[in-house]
Parts: sequence; C-alpha cells; structure tokens
Amino acid sequence: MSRLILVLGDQLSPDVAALKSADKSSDIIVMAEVADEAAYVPHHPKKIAFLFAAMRHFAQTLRDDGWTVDYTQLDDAAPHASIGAALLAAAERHGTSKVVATEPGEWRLISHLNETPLEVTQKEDDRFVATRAEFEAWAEGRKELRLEWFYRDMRRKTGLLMESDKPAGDKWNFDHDNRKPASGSVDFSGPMQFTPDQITNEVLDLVEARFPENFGTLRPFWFGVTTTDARRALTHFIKGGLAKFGDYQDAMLQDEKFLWHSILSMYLNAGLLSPLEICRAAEQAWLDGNAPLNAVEGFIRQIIGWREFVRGIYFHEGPDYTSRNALGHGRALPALYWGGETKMLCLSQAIDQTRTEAYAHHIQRLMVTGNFALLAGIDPHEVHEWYLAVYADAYEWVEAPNTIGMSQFADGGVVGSKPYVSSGNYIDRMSDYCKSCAYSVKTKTGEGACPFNLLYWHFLDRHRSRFSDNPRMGNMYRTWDRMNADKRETILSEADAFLRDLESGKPV
Ligand code: FAD
Ligand code: DLZ
Ligand code: SF4
Repeated sequence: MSRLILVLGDQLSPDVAALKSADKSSDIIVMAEVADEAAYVPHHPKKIAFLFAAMRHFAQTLRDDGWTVDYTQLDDAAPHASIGAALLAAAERHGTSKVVATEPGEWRLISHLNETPLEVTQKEDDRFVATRAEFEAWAEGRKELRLEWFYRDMRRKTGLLMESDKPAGDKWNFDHDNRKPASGSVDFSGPMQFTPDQITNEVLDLVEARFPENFGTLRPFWFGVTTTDARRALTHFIKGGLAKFGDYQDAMLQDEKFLWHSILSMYLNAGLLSPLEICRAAEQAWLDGNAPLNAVEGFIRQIIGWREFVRGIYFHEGPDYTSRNALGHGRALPALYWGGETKMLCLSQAIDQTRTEAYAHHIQRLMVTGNFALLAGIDPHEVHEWYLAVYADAYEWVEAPNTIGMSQFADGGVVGSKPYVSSGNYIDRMSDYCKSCAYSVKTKTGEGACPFNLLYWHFLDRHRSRFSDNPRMGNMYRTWDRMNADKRETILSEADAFLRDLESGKPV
C-alpha cells in the first residue's frame, strides 16, 4: 500500500527523515499551503511568501526527480484549512491511511498530527547536530543547563575547530576579542539578493491579496527560495561578512540593517541549508586563512551551540513553555511594536527594519526590543507571539526559548542565569543611535531622560526579592542602594509616569 509522506514548510531538505524513508515508486509526497499554518500568528508577509515560494520550488524539484507530489496551494479551488485536513483529503484521493511525517518543530503541530484519524508515524527530525535523546541525557541530573558545557560537547561531536581533543587556538571561546562597537563604514554589502522568478511572483500576488493587513512590507522581495540560492547566499557571506562577524556581532548602526551578519537563519530553519554545511564552510575559511579564529569560532558557536541548545530546551521543557510568566508581567504589547510612533530611535530602527525586511539581528532582538519589553513588564506571551510573527526565521522551537527564556526571563532562569536588562548605556556603547535620538542617554531623570534609564531601575526595584541575591546582579543593587532616596523616588515616579503614557497609547 502506498503511504503519504508529509513535508512541512520548514522541512524542505531532500534528506529530511520522512523523505529518506520513502519509496519513490509507490509513496506520495503531501505538501500543503493551509490557512491554519498561515494564520496561527499574523506572520510577516515576506515570511509567508518565502515559505510558500520555497515550498513550491521544492515540490517542483521533487517532481523533476521522479516523485509523485500531491501539492495544495492556498489559492486552489478547494484549499485545506489545516495540515490534518490536507492529509485526510490526500488519504481519500490515494486510497491509503498510512502517513509518514518528520516530527514538526512545534508541540501544537505534533499534537495535531497525533489527533489525525490516520496511521501517522512521526520520525525524529535528524537535521540537527544533537538528537533530542542526546540533549536529554546531557541535561539529566544537571542543576543548571548552561550553553558553554553543551557547546563543548557539540564541538567534540562534530570535530569542528578541534585539534585532536583540544579546541583550536587552545580556547573554546574567543568572545574576549569580540563584540566591539562598530566604527566607520560597513564594508560588507549585506545579504545576497535574488530576483523573483515566475513561481515566486505568483506567490507574491497571492500573499498580497490574502494577507493585506499583516504587519510588514512584502515588496521588494529579495529572499532566495531554493537550496541553490541559499548556497550562493552562504558563499557570499563567507567571502564578505564572516571575517568581521566576531568583532561586530553585537554592534548596531543607524540604517545599517545587516552589518556583518549572515542572514542565513531563514534558509537554515526552512531546511534549505544544513547546520553542518554552514559550519564546515566557515571552518574552511579559517583553514584557508580567509577569516580569523575569533570570528569563525563565534559564528560556529551560534549554530552548533545556541541553535542546538535552544532546541534542546524547547523539547526538554514541554508544551507549557510558551505560557510561562515567572516575573508576572502583564502589560499589553504597545502599539509601537506594530509600527506605532515612538521617539526612541533604537526601537524605531529595529522595528522599521523588522517591518521592511522581516529581519533584525540578535542584539536588536535581545537588547532593544526584548530589553524594552522586559523592562516595561510586557506580557511575555504577547512578546513571544510578536517575535513568532514578525521574523522570517521564526518557528516556535527556536523562537520561544530565545524570547520566553533568554529575552524575557519568563522561564525563571532555565535559559539564562540572569535577565538581559540594561539601561541606555549599553545601547549607547554598542550603537550610534543615541546621538540622534530625541531622548538623551546621558540624562537620568527629568526632561528628555532616556526611558531605558528610568525603566532599568524600575525593573530592578520591582523584582528585588527575586534578583538581589543573584551574585551576577549584586553590583547593580549596590549602585541602586547607594543613590540618595530622593533620586530613587524621582526615578521610580518618572518610570511610572512613562509606563502610564505607554499604556494610554500616547506616543513615547
Ligand atoms: P547570525 O548573526 O549571522 O548568526 C548565525 C546563525 O547562528 C544564525 O543564522 C542562526 O541560525 C544562529 N543563531 C545565532 N544566535 C542564535 C540563537 N540565539 N538561537 C538560535 N540560533 C542562533 N533565531 C531564529 O533562527 N529564529 C527565531 O525565531 C529567533 N527568535 C529570536 C528571538 C529573540 C527574542 C532573540 C533574542 C533571538 C532570536 N533568535 C532567533 C536568534 C537570533 O537573533 C537569530 O538567529 C539571528 O538574528 C538570525 O540572523 P542571522 O542569520 O543574520 O544570524
Ligand atoms: C510557517 C508556516 C506557514 C506560514 N505556512 C505553512 C503552510 O501553509 N504549510 C506548511 O506545511 N507549513 C507552513 N509553515 C510552517 C509550519 O508552521 C511549521 O512546520 C511548524 O510551525 C513547525 O515548525
Ligand atoms: Fe534608545 Fe535611549 Fe539611546 Fe534613545 S537615548 S536611542 S531611547 S537608548
């Protein structure tokens, strides 16, 4: 009996587990653009267009390779509401009840497949360096799950930047040499841009017609949509961006959206590239003398370290992870996240480029939009849904641990040992935003004081009982306690006033 082989929108790899186990002569591949997946959050139009265009190109490649593909487009006469509905319809059409899937990267969809009245086998997604079982074994019995130890195991497992059993350069981590503020001009031209072909143009018209209200600009659309495109984008980054990736990975500059970042996460997460092929290309650049070790190690750590680590955490922590709220934050996400007016230049820069490109780099996500949401006490679930919607690389397995865990500390310290909060000083040090901002980063209270300066102390004060004993935060509390009482009072009341304005929808 033939079987249905399900390939989801972020499973576009020829060696994805379900496809590997399929028989070209008898099995039928099922792919479907469905309303439920397109709408569980209001995805950025570029994200939807990227996935649909990449799915249609992938389906074409499979057909060219001799597979039978049952593909439903969202603009077909009878589209399906959900993946389950698409499978049921295909089961009827092809006279089978057996389905082989690769386990989705989201608890919601794993349950959805289990609830389908068909015989569904979910195979482990083995496009990662660590299996889920390996992560569980590593996590077992540890009091704290910290990236550094996990990362070292991944270096040993892959042999990346290893000289027999020692790390290249005798150090596991070169961050000491990294993270400089950017100065001068950016000498990397940014991500490779692609011209949409006919298939992609049809998708763009569809997305324009069906998702007119979603936050984000669809055109110009420059993303690659095939593995060939993604590999060209990889080579382009390795040649032009990688060498300075380490130095400037935390830097932010006005109107420079991409700096020396790779802009590969959307390709990697959709399956157009594999983590190891990216890392091997970076390692080769170092071996060839084209990029320094601090850059290559820093880059590889993001992929075999952070990316694998957060995936492990997502599955380890279970389906309730996205509803955690350890700090009890409940303020609604302000309109400025959806493009509403703000005088805070750091936020308007990060959010404007999110709107136009469905992209912001890590420090913009963590230390600008994330930091502000945390300081302002925004409901972490709303923050999570925002990140899941607006970035082209966002799927719950990777987005939730970064947002709920790393950025909002809503998991109570599973991902990070302390919250990522900072006053305006950090943003000023790492960017050139503050010098052109309507607020003054040097002003701590009163007219024009940078809101991050006020909210930072407000956060520490309102969470004193949780954080004052944290050894990594003691200095902050000592500084706060040394301030005279009147000044503390002024800061707290000005922060309260700011939060009231934010809540009332007044532009801040
Ligand atoms: P580069 O800076 O060039 O880094 C190289 C690669 O390393 C990335 O392509 C990515 O695959 C990987 N990487 C780097 N940092 C992380 C990380 N913390 N977790 C996982 N992978 C990482 N990344 C996503 O892929 N999807 C998300 O939905 C996502 N949501 C985030 C939400 C928040 C609040 C924060 C703070 C971070 C989030 N990240 C997410 C991590 C990171 O910001 C992006 O991976 C990165 O900005 C992608 O851009 P890039 O390809 O230019 O990455
Ligand atoms: C994100 C997304 C979107 C927008 N649309 C589809 C779709 O129509 N069909 C599909 O198979 N997958 C889509 N996806 C990706 C899924 O949401 C993704 O597979 C899950 O979130 C698990 O990571
Ligand atoms: Fe952001 Fe404050 Fe700097 Fe303005 S002054 S850019 S609000 S950190």
